[in-house]
Amino acid sequence: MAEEKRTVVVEDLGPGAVLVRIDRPEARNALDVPTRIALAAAFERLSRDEAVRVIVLTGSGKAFAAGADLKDMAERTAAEMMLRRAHLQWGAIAACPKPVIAAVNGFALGGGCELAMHADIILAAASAKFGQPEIRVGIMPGAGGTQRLIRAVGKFKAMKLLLTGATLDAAEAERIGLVSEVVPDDELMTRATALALEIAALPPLAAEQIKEVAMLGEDIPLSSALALERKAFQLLFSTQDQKEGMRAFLDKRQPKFEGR
Ligand code: CO8
Repeated sequence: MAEEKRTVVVEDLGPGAVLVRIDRPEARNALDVPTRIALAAAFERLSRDEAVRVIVLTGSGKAFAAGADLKDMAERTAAEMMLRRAHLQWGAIAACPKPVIAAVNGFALGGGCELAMHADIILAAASAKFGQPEIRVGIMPGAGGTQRLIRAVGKFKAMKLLLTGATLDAAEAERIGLVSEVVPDDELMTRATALALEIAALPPLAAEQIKEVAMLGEDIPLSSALALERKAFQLLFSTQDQKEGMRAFLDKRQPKFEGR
C-alpha cells in the first residue's frame, strides 16, 4: 500500500470516474517492479469498488511510461525474470471489467505502449509518442506488444514497428488505429475527464458486458463470439437499467442509471 502511494496516485475525477496516475517522472515513469505492483493493486481495488465505473490511466511529466525499467533489467537472468511473474501484474489490469481510458500525455514506449494497449480507449496528447523499441535493446515486447499491436493496427503496420523499434507521433498513431482520438496537449485531462464522466453516467453493467464480450470475442470463433454476444445482450434485460433506459426513452425524459 505504501508502494502504491509512492509511484501510483489514485484521484477522484467526479461521479463514478477515477484517475490512476503513474508518478515517477524523474525516470520517465519507467515501470519498475514496485510501480507495476502498485498499478496492479490499484486496478484490483478499483475493479472491486462498486462506486467506480470508469478508470482513466495517465502518466506525469514528459512520459505516460517509457517502458520497463532498463536499469533494473540490464543484468537480470531469465530465471530471475520468470520469478518476477510479471504477467500476474499485467493480468490485473487486463482483467479490469470496467472501461479504462488511457490518456497518453507523452512517451508511451515499450511496456508503456503495452500498458496503453491494455486500455479500451486511447486518448493521445498531440505531442505523445508511441513505439515498441525493445528490439533496440536486444529484447522484444513481453507484455502483449506483439499480440495487441497486431490486433490493433494489422500485421504490416505492427511488424514494421516491432522490427524497427521506430517511434510514432500521435497523429500517425491515430491514422493507423492505435489511438482513438488526439487532443491538444493542454486539453488532454479535460477531454479524458469529460469522456470518463460521459461513460460513467451510462449503465455500468451494459458497459462491462460490452467490454467482456468484445475482449473475449477476439480470441474465439465468430459463431461462438456471436452466441456470447447474444447471451450477454439477453442478460441485460434482467437489469433495472435496461427498464429505466427504455422507459425513459418512451417517456421522453433523461434516464438515471443505478448500476442495478
Ligand atoms: N528504464 C529506466 N530508466 C529510464 C527509462 C527506462 N525505460 N526511460 C528513461 N529512463 C531514465 C533515464 O535513464 C534517465 O535517468 P537518469 O536521469 O538517472 O540518467 C531519466 O529517465 C530521463 O531519461 P532521458 O534523459 O533519456 O529523458 P529524455 O526525455 O531525453 O528521453 C525517452 C525520454 C525517449 C523516453 C528515453 O528516456 C528513452 O528512450 N527511454 C527508453 C525507452 C525504451 O527503450 N523503452 C523500452 C524498455 S524495454 C520494455 O519496455 C520491455 C517491456 C516488457 C514488458 C514486460 C515487463 C516485465
